[in-house]
Amino acid sequence: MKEYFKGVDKIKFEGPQSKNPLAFKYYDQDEMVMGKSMADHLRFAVCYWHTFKGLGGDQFGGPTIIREYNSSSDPMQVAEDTMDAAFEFLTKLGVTFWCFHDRDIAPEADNLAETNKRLDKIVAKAKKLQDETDVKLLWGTTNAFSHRRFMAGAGTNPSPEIFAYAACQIKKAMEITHELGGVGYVFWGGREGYDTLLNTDLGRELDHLALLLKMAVDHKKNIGFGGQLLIEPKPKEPTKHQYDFDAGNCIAFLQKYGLMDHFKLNIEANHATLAAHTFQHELAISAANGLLGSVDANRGDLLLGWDTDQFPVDIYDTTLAMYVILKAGGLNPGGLNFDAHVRRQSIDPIDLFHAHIGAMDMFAKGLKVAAKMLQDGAFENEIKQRYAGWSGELGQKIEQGKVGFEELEQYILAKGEPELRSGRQEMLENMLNDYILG
Ligand code: XLS
Ligand code: CA
Ligand code: CA
Repeated sequence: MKEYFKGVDKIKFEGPQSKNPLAFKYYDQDEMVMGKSMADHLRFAVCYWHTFKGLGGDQFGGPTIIREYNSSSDPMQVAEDTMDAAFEFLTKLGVTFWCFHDRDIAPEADNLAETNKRLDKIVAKAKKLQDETDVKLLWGTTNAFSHRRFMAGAGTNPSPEIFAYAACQIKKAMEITHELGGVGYVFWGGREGYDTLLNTDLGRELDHLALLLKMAVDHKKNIGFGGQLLIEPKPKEPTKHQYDFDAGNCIAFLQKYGLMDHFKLNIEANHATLAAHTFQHELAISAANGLLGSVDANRGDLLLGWDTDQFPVDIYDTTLAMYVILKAGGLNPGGLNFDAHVRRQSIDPIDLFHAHIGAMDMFAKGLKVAAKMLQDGAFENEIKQRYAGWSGELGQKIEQGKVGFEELEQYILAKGEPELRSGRQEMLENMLNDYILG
């Protein structure tokens, strides 16, 4: 088979002292952390769209990146070559999972039947490559946002015909995800939102989105797909206001439409920051509601303020993310999918390795730091003490619903001004630094 990433051998762990840019410094897949291997904790995935289909284009200019597997004039040959290149990359990097959109792996044809045939052909190839390697599918999804037919949304489109088209596409994408043994299936509402209320029936669109998701729940049952359905929040881009704004909005939506038992959330770091939240906040809100499913591990640029999808290399972010994930019991089903792309000027195939190696290393280091923080219990003890009053007589009466405004008024009238205690934020931030630098 043709080799696309020539000159790169399997990436190995060499430890923090290594100066080899093509080695892991912290990610040692077999190292045990809190009773589980690093690989099992982190469950890394490579995304097809950015890593293999991304060519560096932006709003101001076309592609800058030329890939050998993208060179044939026959689009199906490109699809096959790209799949070979993807599995070569995954194997050399030592990542177990991949993720894709239907339209990433096979180009659309003139009609749906032909498009689906193309998908079947490529999926058969992907299945064979999965069988020959240790690579598995983390999740599949539908691209119902790039084609012009979806300019006004998919499930929230004003036209029922386009709703129907989106349903067909999701049906097929769920089936191929099932065929490839996917751990999950993601719904990111690409254009499920609006640009102006002057032309939008917001309430009706939300009802329609819920109907589409209910159909997906039914179809999951019909085909016997055991994977986890996931919703991925994002506040804006491409539409001005997306319905799945953030984790809190998604949770309210799932509750309103009775879908809580069928979905979890796929939290993306860059979408959290676009919603003016931290990554850690979005993970924690999901975990607190029992809905932490999977993660799109990337980062934004706070100075640019759009969805830059950069590789995650901030040790504070990775540590605090892993802290929440460990406390929630881990991501399984789910994983850390690098929904990130190299910069427009990073035009060499080797840049894909540098990008993933750095991100994997920072999550590995973040995992180790977070595990130590949890094992020591230092932050947990602080939190416990801060809320200690709730274990006392008054706290217990309130928590058990035994008192109301009348009783609380009597209590305070008798007791007087409550005692205050410091939040100790600066001390805790210093402690976090000690763990990271220690
Ligand atoms: C776009 C989203 C998208 C989803 C999958 O901003 O991150 O890539 O993860 O459709
Ligand atoms: Ca994403
Ligand atoms: Ca993104």
